[in-house]
Amino acid sequence: MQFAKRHDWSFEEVQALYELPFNDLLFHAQSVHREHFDPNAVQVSTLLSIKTGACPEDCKYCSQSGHYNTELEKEKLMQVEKVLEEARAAKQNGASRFCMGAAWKHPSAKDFPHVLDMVKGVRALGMETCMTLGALNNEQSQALAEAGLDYYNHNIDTSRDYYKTIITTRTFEGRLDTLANVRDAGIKVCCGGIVGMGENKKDRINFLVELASLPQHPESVPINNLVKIKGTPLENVDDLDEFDFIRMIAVARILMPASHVRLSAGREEMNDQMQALCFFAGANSIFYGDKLLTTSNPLENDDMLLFKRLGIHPEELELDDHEAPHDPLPQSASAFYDASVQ
Ligand code: SAM
Ligand code: DTB
Ligand code: SF4
Repeated sequence: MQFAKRHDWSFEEVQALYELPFNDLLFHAQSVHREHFDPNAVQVSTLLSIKTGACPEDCKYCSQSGHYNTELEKEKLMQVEKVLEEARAAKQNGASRFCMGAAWKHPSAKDFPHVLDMVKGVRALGMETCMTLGALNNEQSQALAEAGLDYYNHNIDTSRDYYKTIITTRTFEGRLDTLANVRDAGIKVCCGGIVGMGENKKDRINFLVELASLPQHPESVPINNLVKIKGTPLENVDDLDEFDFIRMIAVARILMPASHVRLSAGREEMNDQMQALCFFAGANSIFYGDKLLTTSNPLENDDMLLFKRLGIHPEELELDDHEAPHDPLPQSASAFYDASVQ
């Protein structure tokens, strides 16, 4: 089988891939992966919640929605200096990208200038920047691009059909509008979703078809396994079969061959063998650091030990269009890696 980069995958074609015998699917995914990437390099990003909780949206999976009682401590927008401190620490620990997330429907005029300062400050450290702030209009996207934002994360989360079951305070089409604004502004797109939310196989396939049908594939595709949050409507949903999760990674790799596929939330509940299979299926990015936004993630040292056992190294940041850092720090991802796996 030959796989080209395409934007016109049909449901039936993607279903046929999803339902291949597991070994055949993984063989194809790994072959595609090797055509586009170093199979032993994994990109590492660190997340920070810059504004936490009291979100007006009703996403049924989320600890931060104001609609559910999740006992989460709310925090208003962090000070720029505090964010930069966290970014420095993340860089010191070996992360090459710093992702900042806010629990907003969209950024307000009052908060937006601070967000722009965060982008400028993190970029000046020589790191890639990513933000996820909810819906953006054209002007906001342009301003973020001018501040130097590298990536914007905005997930479609699931199939168009199932979206209405999971979120009622916004629409799937609205998500696509923001993605188009971000793209038009020249910012790279990070877009994926969550599995294990009680969706069926048809929804999972349709979700992947939607991602692959975007006018340009997202540069980064996070696949999250639901982290079940007490107090949310999805608290007691059944687990997804682990092989189905791996199939999602493998099919995403085949459909979007040049994109980084991120093994995102849910790694703490996965054992090392499961993560290794996800890397084999084509995942080549992780969230790295002991916290995601509000939930925990594997410890940095455990991740580096797993990398070492698998012969994986952190992907080096290409500083092509990045200026030399104004605030150079002594450690690169590989230096941290070398130091932590002696
Ligand atoms: N508020 C912004 C938004 O929704 O666009 C950005 C932050 S939001 C927390 C970013 C993404 O995190 C969501 O789209 C979802 O895919 C993922 N996410 C949130 N809660 C999760 C959970 N409990 N388990 C897995 N993924 C989750
Ligand atoms: C994404 O797809 N996953 C990240 C990031 N984009 C912003 C967030 C995961 C959140 C997991 C639940 C939490 O920590 O609150
Ligand atoms: Fe708000 Fe984002 Fe959570 Fe939805 S996923 S409730 S928009 S923080």
